[in-house]
Amino acid sequence: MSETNSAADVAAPHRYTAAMAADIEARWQDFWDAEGTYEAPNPTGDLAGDPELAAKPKKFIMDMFPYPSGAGLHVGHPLGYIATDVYARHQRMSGHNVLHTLGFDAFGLPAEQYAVQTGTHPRISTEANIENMTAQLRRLGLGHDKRRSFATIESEYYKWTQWIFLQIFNSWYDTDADRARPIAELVAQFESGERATPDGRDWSALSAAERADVLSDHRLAYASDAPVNWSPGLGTVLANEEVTADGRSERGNFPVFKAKLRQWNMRITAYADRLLNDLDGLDWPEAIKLQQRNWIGRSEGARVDFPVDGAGSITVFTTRQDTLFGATYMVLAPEHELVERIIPAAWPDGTHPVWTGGHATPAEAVTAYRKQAAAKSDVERQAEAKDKTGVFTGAYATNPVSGEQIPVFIADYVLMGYGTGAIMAVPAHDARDFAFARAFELPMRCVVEPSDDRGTDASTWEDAFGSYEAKLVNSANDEISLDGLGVVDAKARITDWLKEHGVGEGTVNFRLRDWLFSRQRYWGEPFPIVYDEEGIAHPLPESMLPLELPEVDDYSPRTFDPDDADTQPETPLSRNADWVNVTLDLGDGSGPKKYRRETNTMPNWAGSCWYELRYLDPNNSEKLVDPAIEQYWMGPREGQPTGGVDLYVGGAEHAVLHLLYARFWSKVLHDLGHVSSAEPFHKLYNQGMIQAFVYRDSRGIAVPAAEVEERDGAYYYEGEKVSRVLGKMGKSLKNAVTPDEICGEYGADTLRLYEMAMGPLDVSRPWDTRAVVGQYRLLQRLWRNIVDEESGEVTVVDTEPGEDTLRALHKAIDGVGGDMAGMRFNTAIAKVTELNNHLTKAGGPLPRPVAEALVLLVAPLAPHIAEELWRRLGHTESVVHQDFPVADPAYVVDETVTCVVQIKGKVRARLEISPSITDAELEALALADPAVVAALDGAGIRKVIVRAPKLVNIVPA
Ligand code: ANZ
Repeated sequence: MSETNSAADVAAPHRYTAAMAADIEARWQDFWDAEGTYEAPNPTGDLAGDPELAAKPKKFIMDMFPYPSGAGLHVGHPLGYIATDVYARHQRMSGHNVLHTLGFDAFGLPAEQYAVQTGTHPRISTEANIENMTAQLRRLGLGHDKRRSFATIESEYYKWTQWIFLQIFNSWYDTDADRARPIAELVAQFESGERATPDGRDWSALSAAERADVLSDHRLAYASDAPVNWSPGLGTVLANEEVTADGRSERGNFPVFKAKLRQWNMRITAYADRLLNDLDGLDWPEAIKLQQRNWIGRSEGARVDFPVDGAGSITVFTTRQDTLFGATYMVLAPEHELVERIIPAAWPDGTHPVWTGGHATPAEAVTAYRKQAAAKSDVERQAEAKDKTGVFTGAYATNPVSGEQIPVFIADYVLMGYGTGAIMAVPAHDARDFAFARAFELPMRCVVEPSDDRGTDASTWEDAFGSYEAKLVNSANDEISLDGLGVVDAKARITDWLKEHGVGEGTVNFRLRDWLFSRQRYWGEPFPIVYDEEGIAHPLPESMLPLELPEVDDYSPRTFDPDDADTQPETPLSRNADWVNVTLDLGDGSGPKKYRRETNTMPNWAGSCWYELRYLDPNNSEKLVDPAIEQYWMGPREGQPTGGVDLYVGGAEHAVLHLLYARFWSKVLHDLGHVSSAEPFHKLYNQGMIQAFVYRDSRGIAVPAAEVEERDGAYYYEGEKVSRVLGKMGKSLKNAVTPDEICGEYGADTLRLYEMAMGPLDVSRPWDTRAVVGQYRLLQRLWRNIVDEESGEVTVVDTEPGEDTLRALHKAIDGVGGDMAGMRFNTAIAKVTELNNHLTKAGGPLPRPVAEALVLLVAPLAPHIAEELWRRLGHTESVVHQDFPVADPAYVVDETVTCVVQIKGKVRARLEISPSITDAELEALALADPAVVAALDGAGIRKVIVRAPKLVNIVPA
């Protein structure tokens, strides 16, 4: 406690100390809460009667809301919250109606895992964590509108999450209109015959189950049996976005397998094009846009049908339809459903022994290979370098242009989840096909002329030739020739031919898959879906929402041997027979009937898909959000064509998860007319991370960072030398510093300043507790410039400031305002510091206008001390709603002027110089200028006319 309780403090009872900061901060936090200082009025009601406020522009400023972790906050967490708070305060002081608040994203796995370990109900531990984090955050003096805060686990909130699920379930994507529409309108089309049913029968001739199946193929939320990512170690299935690049669960790092399970999905793929295109109008970091573009992965190519005797045809997706004449074999993904239909009972005569994998029949070979493939992740399967494995199916298909019979294999390098799950293999021009063809002794045909000297006999090549910059060869039949065409023209030509012959067409394929939306968890939103005795899914009517999570004793997820791919998930909710089996009248005219509830829960992403909307109108029990309120805060406007939050700050790790899902929900709600904005977040900003030093002993084990001593550049823990590297901050690395500790030692204002001063906001920076004191001293000097440390009296005087001080002040005002609007808080602080130092040096009491402006400049950064000084300066209204000072341009003008240098009356150079420059100095500068030297080109000088500081005129000899 060296800084805070020194002997000097006794001599100066009114010095700004940690104890004084604690007192000031608690007092103003209570005041703000009591006064509702940060409450932002909504346009209906409040605003209608307040023309002054109605005239203000709005700003909706948001953080990615936190998960209430049991570990509480460390100083890294609030970096973004402090930044948005400073920004919001500055915007508020610059004439905006600012909406700024923070809720909790409170469903999720950690609470459930903690529950399993400790037996504490997830609700109990989550609520305790929320309480703890709320207290930690309150201490930071964040200017949140607390009336608008909520946690996603509140049934009044998740009622609307369920309601949105029902909207999505009850809609379909009309590709002609390019938007979602209510499913009832699709039913009407089937009923009237305007749209044919898949098998051509009348809608009225279909059974209820058949109709449900037809609709399910269109609904934006649907259950399906597609292969999903199953993680036995977690006991749940996962979305693609939750699986790491090396095929493991992002959470827990468990193996992930492909398994066929009936699960809920969201048809996000229907929005692929719009999700891609609308990125252009968003003010987001390019890196995040790029990640979304890659994740959506648009490829232009073609679908081509290859007939198989007696089994219809195999459709492939290719981006190189120009190489069709070079397709010498085909590959299906091992899970492809056509496999069963094409395999013959026995190997055809003359089957190459390498193709059979040593199995007696195609069926045996396929079964064995499928088992092997299921144990691998998609990434392992796709690795370029890996040995290609696979097995012949015994079937042949016909190449539609060459008419050749080509063998059909299954191989794990072809994924079920991409394109059609089937490829035409062109070994001469695709590296993976080349490797496979070599391993299985398959023919290769060169159809794109190599630009090097390898020749056109592909059987002699060492690798595939895969260029787009070459001409086609060996590509002709009786009807069409691609020979001599470049790749682009050949693609166009063959695509037309395929279409004319009804064997293919040009298509666009996306890498994006539908979003797997169910989890085998207790701690999530229950689905508002019940099944009748036939197994048909029915939505609950709105009147039955919220469907609350049942209070159960056994909420533990069932987990399995992480490596056992053959296991099946079990949902915790399924163990509650009373909750699951219900008799309900769904109000659809069929009266009370027996139903079974859906026992999966929604993924933890659901609650964060729309929370920005609930901040707008948190207590609306009739509607998700009042349209006028949504329009006011989020609606499209100039420069923001798709609307959205004005500023959204959070970590870059959410590039393709939360940010993609939220965009999708936003578009559905927009299409259905519930919101005017088509995008949730107009401007996105990624803050950097606060890193911390990790100290490890000779065994590599992290030791408590706070107890490490530094001696001569080396580090010691309990006398033993330890190593130091920069890493993450956290409990497990024993280097967490909590905001509470820093608030206790110096006060929240110091912590806020330190975090903002550490560096540019978007750059990661190492935490250094020893450096915090620097900002504490700044506040102490600020205080001392206004308050007498001994008497506690305000020392300002009612005199006019001198020229020098005015210059320093207005420069600071100009710089700080610009920096805050541009989110350059570190440089803003540097300018405040400079001004404060200038005033300290100038000595004597501050003129009142200077003191007041200084306090207003500091207010967004250090709101407590600013509020206290503002009050002591005699104001009765909060500093929060004062106008941010505006610089007087007269004092900001740069201290340089532009001097024009002419030669024979022609301008040859401009010099930036001091206004007090002498004629002699100016003449020397002008004659030394490279442009002047060049223009004179060796000519002598007859005369130089100097009019410092504006003009130099040179007359050559
Ligand atoms: C023939 C061909 C010839 C191909 C050639 C490439 C080069 P992008 O660009 O990522 O969209 N492919 C298609 N579906 C696949 C699947 N399910 N699993 C693995 N590979 C698949 O990639 C499209 C190309 O990837 C397609 O074009 C197909 O191989 C392959 F010289 O077809 B290509």
